[in-house]
Amino acid sequence: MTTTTTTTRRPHGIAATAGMKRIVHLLVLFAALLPAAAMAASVEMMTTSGCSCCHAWARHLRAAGFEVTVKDLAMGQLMRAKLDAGVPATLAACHTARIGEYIVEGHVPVREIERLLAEKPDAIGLVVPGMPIGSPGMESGDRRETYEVLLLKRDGKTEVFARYE
Ligand SMILES: [Cu+2]
Repeated sequence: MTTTTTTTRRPHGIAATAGMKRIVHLLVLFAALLPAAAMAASVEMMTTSGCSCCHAWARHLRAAGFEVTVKDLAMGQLMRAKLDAGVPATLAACHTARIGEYIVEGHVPVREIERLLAEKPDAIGLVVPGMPIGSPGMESGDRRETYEVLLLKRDGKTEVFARYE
């Protein structure tokens, strides 16, 4: 009981002010860094016209601060672009995006793209094969399919990068 009363003492005025200054400094630093991060995260999305889930995914990225440009291709050209990018036909989804040196195929959540850009693994990029219901851009009420985000390696092999249930 007595120990509880001694540990709940609040810091006095001067200490609190120093703490506030520190927080303000950190906020200024973050504000300076944010535009640079957003500029680095520009995305080119290749799709076919009329793909509404592709555009819904682009909105998901824009909402997180990514700048997304859209390149409409004929279906045959898009399939060719996927293969040229190193995405096997068996893993193909709808849109194919370029983010820096990486390829992002399908409805990959922003969270995993940010992790990819932070961890910078030696790989082609990330893939969510097919178009699982409940993935970003594939929302359908409360329905959610379990799906995996795959890291596509340069040798064409994949490993599970994240799993969504
Ligand atoms: Cu789609």
